[in-house]
Amino acid sequence: MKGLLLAASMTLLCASSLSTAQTPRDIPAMFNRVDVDGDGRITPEELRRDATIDFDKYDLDGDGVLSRQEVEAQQRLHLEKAGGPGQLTPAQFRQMVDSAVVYYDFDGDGRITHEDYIQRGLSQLLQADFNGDGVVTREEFYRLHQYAPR
Ligand SMILES: [Ca+2]
Ligand SMILES: [Ca+2]
Ligand SMILES: [Ca+2]
Repeated sequence: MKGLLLAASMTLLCASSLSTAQTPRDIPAMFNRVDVDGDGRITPEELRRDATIDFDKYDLDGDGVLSRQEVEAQQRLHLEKAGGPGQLTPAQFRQMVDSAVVYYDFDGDGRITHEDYIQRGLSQLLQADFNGDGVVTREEFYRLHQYAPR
C-alpha cells in the first residue's frame, strides 16, 4: 500500500529526472544517467548535477526561477511521456500543476529557484537511501521503484 502511494505521488510530482520514467524498464536507464561515474552509487553531487541539467531544461526563459507556466510545460511533458494528458480533465491538470508548484518550492517562499529544485530532488533521492549512508545504491534505487531486474 505504501509503495502504491509512493508510486502515485512520484508519477504526479516529478521533482527531478530521477522520477520522470513512467515505465519499469526506464528504471535502470534513469539510474545509469544519474550515476555519471558508473560506480553503482548515486551521490548527492551526482544528483545535484543531474537536477541542474533538468532545471535548466525547464527554465525556459533562463531567469533561474521556474514560473508556473514553466512548471505547467514540464508537467505536460511528463504526462506526454506517460501516454498523454488524455486521462486528466483540465481541472485535474490544474490541480496537478498547483501541487507541483508547491512541491518544488522547497523553502516555501513562493519562488521555485534552482536550489529549491535541487533540495527537493535530494529529499526525493534520500527516500531511497534505506540504510541512511547518504548515497543510493542501484539495489536501493530499484527497491524504491519496486523494480526487479531480470
Ligand atoms: Ca556514482
Ligand atoms: Ca524561468
Ligand atoms: Ca523557494
